[in-house]
Amino acid sequence: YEQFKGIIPALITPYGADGGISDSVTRQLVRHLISQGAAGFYLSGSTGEGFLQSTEERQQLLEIVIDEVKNEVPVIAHVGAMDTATAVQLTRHAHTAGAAAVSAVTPFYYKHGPEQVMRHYIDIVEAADIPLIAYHIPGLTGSNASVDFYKELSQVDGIIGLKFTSTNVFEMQQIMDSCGEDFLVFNGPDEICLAGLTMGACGAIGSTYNIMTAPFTELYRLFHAGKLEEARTIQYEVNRVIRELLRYDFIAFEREILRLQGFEVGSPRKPIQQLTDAQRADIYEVAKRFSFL
Ligand code: SI3
Repeated sequence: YEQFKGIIPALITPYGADGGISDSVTRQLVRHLISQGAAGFYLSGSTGEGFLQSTEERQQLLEIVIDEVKNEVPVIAHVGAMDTATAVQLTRHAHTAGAAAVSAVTPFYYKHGPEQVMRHYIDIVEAADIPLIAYHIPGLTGSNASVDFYKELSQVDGIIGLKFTSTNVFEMQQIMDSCGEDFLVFNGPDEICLAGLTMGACGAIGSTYNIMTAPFTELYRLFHAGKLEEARTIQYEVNRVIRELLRYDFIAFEREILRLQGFEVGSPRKPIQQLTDAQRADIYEVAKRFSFL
C-alpha cells in the first residue's frame, strides 16, 4: 500500500448554482490541488459534507473525481454512515467505480458497543474487494474506540489502516505500536501534522489541505529529508492560518478562501455556518494577510 502517503486533501465538495454537485468546478479544483502536490483525495468525509449528501450524490462525486484523476493519485471514498446498509452500498459502488480504498467513521448517534462497531467494519470490508481505512474522529462521532479495539481491527483482512483525527498523539503512537508496521495511520488534525509524521504517520488526510496543499507538501518533504527545523517553521506558519480558521466553521472558511481564489465551490449546506457580508470581508483581509490572493 505504498501509494497511500503524503498530503491528501479531504476534498471540499463543490456545489453549483442549483445546489447540486458541480461537475466542472470539482474537476477544476482537483486539477489545481494535484498541481499543488496533493497525493490523493479523500471524498465525502467531514470536510466533504458526506453526511449532508444523499447516497447518490456521494456516488456521483466519486465518479467525477475518479474520471478526472484517472490513476494519477489514489482516491479514497468515505463510505461511513449511521447504518451499515448504506456503508455497504457505498463500498460496493466505490469498488465498481475504481476507488483505491474506502474509509468509514465509527457508526454514530446510537451508542454501540465494540462488538457492534467491529461487526459494522467487518460487514463493510466483506462487501467488496477493496481496502478499508477506519476513521477515528471522537470529537465528531462521540465514539472513542480504544487502542485494543484498533489492535483487533488491524487483524481483520482488508482493513489496512486508520485515519486518526485526535490531538492525542500518545494514543496515536500506541495504536501504531499495537497494530504493527504494516498498518497505515494517517494524521487527522492538520495543526499537528508534523507531530503525527514524527510519531510514524504514513501521511496526512485533512481539511486545510484544500487551501494549503503546497506548504504542507513542502513540510512533508522536509520531514522526510530530515530537515525538522524547516518543517517546524512551516507548521508554525500554517497554524497561524488555522488559528484564524478556527474562528469560523472550518468548512465555511475554506469555501470562502477557495471562492476568493477563483473556485466557485458554493456555500456549505445548512446547518453549516452561512457567512455574512461582514464575515466575508474579514476572511478577505485574512486571505490578503496570508498571501492567499
Ligand atoms: O474527513 C475529513 O474531512 C477530515 O479529514 C477532517 C480533518 O481531520 C479535520 N478535522 C476535523 C475535526 O474536522 C482537520 O483537517 C481539521 O479541520 C483541521 O485540522 C483544522 O482544525
